[in-house]
Amino acid sequence: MSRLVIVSNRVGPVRDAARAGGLAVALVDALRARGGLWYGWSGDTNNQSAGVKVEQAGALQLATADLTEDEYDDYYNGFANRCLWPLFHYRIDLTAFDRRYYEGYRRVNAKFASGLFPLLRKDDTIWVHDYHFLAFGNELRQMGAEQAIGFFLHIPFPSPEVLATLPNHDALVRGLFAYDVLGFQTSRDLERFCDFVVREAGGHVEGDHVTCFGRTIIARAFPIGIDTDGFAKMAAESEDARRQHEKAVRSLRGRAQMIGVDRLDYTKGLPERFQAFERLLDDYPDARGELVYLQIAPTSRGDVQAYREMRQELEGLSGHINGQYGEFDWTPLRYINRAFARRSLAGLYRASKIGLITPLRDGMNLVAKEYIAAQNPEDPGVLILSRFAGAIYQMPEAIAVNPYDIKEVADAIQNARYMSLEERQERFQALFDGLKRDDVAYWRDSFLATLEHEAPMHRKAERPA
Ligand code: GDG
Repeated sequence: MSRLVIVSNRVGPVRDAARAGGLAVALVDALRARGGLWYGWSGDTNNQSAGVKVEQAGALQLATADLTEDEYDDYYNGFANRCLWPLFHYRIDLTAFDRRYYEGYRRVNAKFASGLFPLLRKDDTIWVHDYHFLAFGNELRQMGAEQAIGFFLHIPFPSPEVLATLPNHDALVRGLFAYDVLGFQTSRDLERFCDFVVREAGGHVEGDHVTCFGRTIIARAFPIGIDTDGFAKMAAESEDARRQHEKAVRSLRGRAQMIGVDRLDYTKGLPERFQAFERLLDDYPDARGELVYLQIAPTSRGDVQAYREMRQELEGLSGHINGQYGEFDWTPLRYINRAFARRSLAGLYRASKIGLITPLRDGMNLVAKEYIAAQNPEDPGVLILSRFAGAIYQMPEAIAVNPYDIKEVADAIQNARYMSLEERQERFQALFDGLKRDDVAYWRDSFLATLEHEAPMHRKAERPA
């Protein structure tokens, strides 16, 4: 079996299983099983960079490089986080169209590609991840790389009209055709990509073969999953999860808990969610004193202005809700800006009668899946899920809501509060079965099988006789 090379903006964590998310664990498993290399940014900035640092971590190698301050500003904070991230989540209003950022992005993609190139073996399989590295494959190809290279986009692919607002969109899309396989979260994302290729770039699509710029690639939806069994076990059996569960139940004193867990990001629809909770308390007095909404929102990307502004807005809203409705023995909204250990999180999900996951846009949303995996099958909670999260296509038994419609979300919470045990169990079982079938190992293996078995056949067929 060929060696696996994973390329992503951040590498790991590899050793600390309690901190690593399901995705990191799944990738590390594959790297360990077949020997492999994980390559990306070290997380540090350094103006006198020492090039690529390679360390051995058991059976796998970690290779990292630093960014200079300018690269950090233009590539990471700039093009990735202030341009691609908002734009691909349909926030044109927050998108910084700055050509300097794009130049920085191209430079860093080229720099990272030239850092990896000398480390490559002839029959490596290379799997590149996410919007930080759209241009990486093309840079590698220009250096002469002939290996199989696949790319998976973790965030949504926008509609052609939205993408076309980006000054350099044509070059970015052309660059994607350097890959052999393109993976998207949902078939909607795939459709939008194909739409772009056909309408804007004059390409054509046959099944999952997409031809444009003189090259045919495979483009397909591979919805990402979680380690369903592992997460369920952790929630039910780990000591930390149990302790956290007990602590939560004790502090609730007979009240029900509703939970949201999201990186503090404007795509997650937190202000709208807080307003929906306020609307619930306004419209349904029976919820007052009975329901506690716990929102965990660890700070992310704190040096981007839009994130700081949203944080202030949320502090205002939560203060207002608690001031308006709180009682001396009931705080309606518990809003926490720090991260919890993964096991504690599992215990908190399990202690919550409702999971409220209402992003305005989300590639997939793994929290929705973790919430379900953590439930007690005998007495499961109810998931309320945004119709704009990729996860909704695999989780039709959740209560689907439009996150912009504050009243609809408030009504869905009320509906969830009174849902019968029988209906909760039915919905849970259907959701859980789906998550077991399409877990993270299935996602990983189906992507790699396409890249390693289908793409080469296809490349051979393409070669002129
Ligand atoms: C991107 C896409 C796509 C959150 N708070 C804590 C914590 N988390 C963990 C969750 C979950 C992960 O972070 C968040 O994953 P999501 O999928 O919900 O969202 P993004 O971070 O935006 O991820 C997304 C994903 O990539 C994968 O393809 O689904 O659409 O945007 O695992 O549990 N973990 C710990 N403490 C916290 O406080 N330990």
